Amino acid sequence: VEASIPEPLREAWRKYSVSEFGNKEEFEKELVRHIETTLARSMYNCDEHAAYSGTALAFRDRLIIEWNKTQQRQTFTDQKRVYYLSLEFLMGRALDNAMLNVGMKDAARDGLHDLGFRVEDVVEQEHDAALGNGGLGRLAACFLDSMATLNYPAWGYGLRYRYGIFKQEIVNGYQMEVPDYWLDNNPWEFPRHEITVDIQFYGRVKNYQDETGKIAHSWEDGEIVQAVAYDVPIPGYGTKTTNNLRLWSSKASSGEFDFQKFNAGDYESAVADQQTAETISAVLYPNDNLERGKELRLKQQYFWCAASLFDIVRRFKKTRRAWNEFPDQVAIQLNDTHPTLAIVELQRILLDKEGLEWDEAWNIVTKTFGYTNHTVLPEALEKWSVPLMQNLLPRHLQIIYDINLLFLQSVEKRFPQDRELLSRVSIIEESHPKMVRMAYIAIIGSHKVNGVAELHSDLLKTTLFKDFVKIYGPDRFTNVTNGVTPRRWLHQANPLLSALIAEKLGGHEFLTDLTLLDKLEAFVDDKDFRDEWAHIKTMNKLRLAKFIKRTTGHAVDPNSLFDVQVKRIHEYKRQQLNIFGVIHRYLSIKAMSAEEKKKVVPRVSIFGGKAAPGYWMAKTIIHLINKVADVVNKDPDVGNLLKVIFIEDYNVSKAEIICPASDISEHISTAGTEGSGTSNMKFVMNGGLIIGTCDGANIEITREIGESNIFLFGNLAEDVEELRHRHFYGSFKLDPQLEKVFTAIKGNMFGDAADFSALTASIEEHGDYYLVSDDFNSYITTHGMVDEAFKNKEAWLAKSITSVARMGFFSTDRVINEYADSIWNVEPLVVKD
Ligand code: NTF
Repeated sequence: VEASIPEPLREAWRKYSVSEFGNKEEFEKELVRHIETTLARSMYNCDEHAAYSGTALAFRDRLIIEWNKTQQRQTFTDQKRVYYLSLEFLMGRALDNAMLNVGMKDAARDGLHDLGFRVEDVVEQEHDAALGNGGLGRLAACFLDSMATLNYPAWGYGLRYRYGIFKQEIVNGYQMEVPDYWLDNNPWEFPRHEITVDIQFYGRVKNYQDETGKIAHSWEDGEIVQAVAYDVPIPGYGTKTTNNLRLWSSKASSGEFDFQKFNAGDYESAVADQQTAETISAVLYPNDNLERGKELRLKQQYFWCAASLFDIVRRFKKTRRAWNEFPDQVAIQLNDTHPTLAIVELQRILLDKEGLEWDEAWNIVTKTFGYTNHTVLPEALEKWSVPLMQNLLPRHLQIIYDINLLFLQSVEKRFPQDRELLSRVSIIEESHPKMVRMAYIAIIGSHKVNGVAELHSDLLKTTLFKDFVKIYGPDRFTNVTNGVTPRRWLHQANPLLSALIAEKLGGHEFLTDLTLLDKLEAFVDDKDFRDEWAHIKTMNKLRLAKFIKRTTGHAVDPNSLFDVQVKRIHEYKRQQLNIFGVIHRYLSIKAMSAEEKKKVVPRVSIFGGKAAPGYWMAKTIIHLINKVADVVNKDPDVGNLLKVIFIEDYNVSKAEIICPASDISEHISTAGTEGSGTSNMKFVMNGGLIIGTCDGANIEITREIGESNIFLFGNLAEDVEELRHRHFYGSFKLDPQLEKVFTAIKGNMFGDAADFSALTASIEEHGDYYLVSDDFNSYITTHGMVDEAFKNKEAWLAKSITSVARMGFFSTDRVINEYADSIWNVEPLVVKD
């Protein structure tokens, strides 16, 4: 407030306050101004990239003007805000989204055209902001879009990684990782060098008596690293609300620590310290559904939690309210357990800095936090070793022990003498070394815990968190089924379909109330409408075919059935099942007579996705897909009846081309393993059918669109345990169709069989944990049904249209409203002019 201009001078400010462009001419003026001044270019050296930068700068100005107004409004009304803490925000490109959300894409298209550019080419110049691994990070990005669109006063907090997820290159069929340095000339971030927080690590805890004679604690010595804020404006669709995503970057502290070294003449080592400090936010850990317990990762987590909490508390303290009002002003959502230390940090601030009593502080903490769990896979559940935490965060470990003690005492009181229960729910796992179970802190420190789809939330309650349901009762545990933002995943990715729907429904209201899509069902039997629908799918398939030609050199026929599986490569997601299915198809075609071949539905099997660099089995799967592609694509026996394509470096902007172009997509995880899945929703929303297991959100998609519009196969979650048990203790018998596939692989049909032996052995010899063999027959049979269904073009179209019409439930707008009502207790705030 000290920096605010006194009232008498504000008239001048108001008079000269920057206005935003509102039409094509004004946009052109801004564009040229930015190109000629900000970029120091001219019409004699303006390439597409400069046109992109100029356009981005013009739109960025608009966003920041609205961002300022939104923040002012939110500060004045002083109502409850929500803070979404996520280590990942997989944003993709920003320009196209900004143009569409502020409703100026047509003006930009025409303006760029006047100046010699095509908007589609300009948009393509942008580097994806890829600060995430997969579904978890993309969900956070969709949430930001919905929170802004629905006018919630909401902030995202994350890390400003210098390197996002690596770029994938395929070399001789193998995945290679290339660093993704994305920050040069990023117009979408605003450095806030004045907003910094000193973050402490290591050191020791000092106990002392405070004025009242009470024992108090202070955390002393150690290292200080500085967090610097970078703000990214998040425009809502069709609203002035522009929210903030604040990303923290690490820097050496400019405080006393360096100066001591500089003064001692130790220049080199002071500079080296700077380097060390900067490594904290240097790189996104490239693991999806896997935690590896690296110290630097824990440093990242604490650095980001402490900076964000400091910022949130600072904002709250400006209101001069009493501490017990904190939960009425602040809701913090933990995106998985990665930000769990925020719970401990808030308790520390309230106890050690603000002098509150334990119970009063803890009451505030639990009312403030909500925790979302995204996976039941054991290898993804975070545990940190006690010695590691003792060293890095000594005071936090003490607080964790205190939280645990009080919690276990309360459990003992309610369930006396149940030693087993105590050891099962203890935050500390009594292993060697001892481990801190982060999910347990998150449950104990939050007032609500949610899963991301019905089956997933049920599994949490009946398996992973069963004991906590017994302790806290079922009300602490809830479900909020995931969604996707229809702005990016329908309107932006599929402009033709969005326009057709708008034409039929009389406007674009469906983009902010997706349930309106149900009005499309009235047109299912309308011949012209169907033809247009079919035409749009063909256009989108052509767009993908062109992309495939340009990036892989392969020509694919858009009349073929496009069968897509794009997502992170993981054994539980079972790309191996898919590629074995492809091999099975290949062998069948090769065995056919010319007459039989005439009946085959031509197919293009499209794969895309990254493997974690250290995940050998996932890399082997990528290798096999590429080797199968090499053989199949040049086999004259097969010709156009089967093509196999691996799209390199799958990311958000590629997903925008791929999703609208699928006929069928694959969501085939072993039942009970996929939290939700969100690409399943994107594909169906774009008129693609899906083949899937009864897992994650597939189940609710089926409920919404109807069983006859989806191809389900495979064993159910409730049978998985028994099947795994039988693999080990009964006799394992490989599915006979799969055996033929393995025989081909072992006969070196796709190169040296030794390259793939780990993959086949994991099924034949090591218990087939993911039930590939158990589900193979059902998978193949169901693909046969897909072929048959595809032959009947009209029936297929009816399924496609009906499915889209029934997808209204899967908008993140519905999701965010559910969080707001049942977890955050926040209200929207509309920003007027
Ligand atoms: C992922 N979880 C799940 O694997 C997906 O099924 C789900 O759609 C997304 O979260 C979003 O909810 C993770 O990435 C993690 F980190 F939990 F393993």
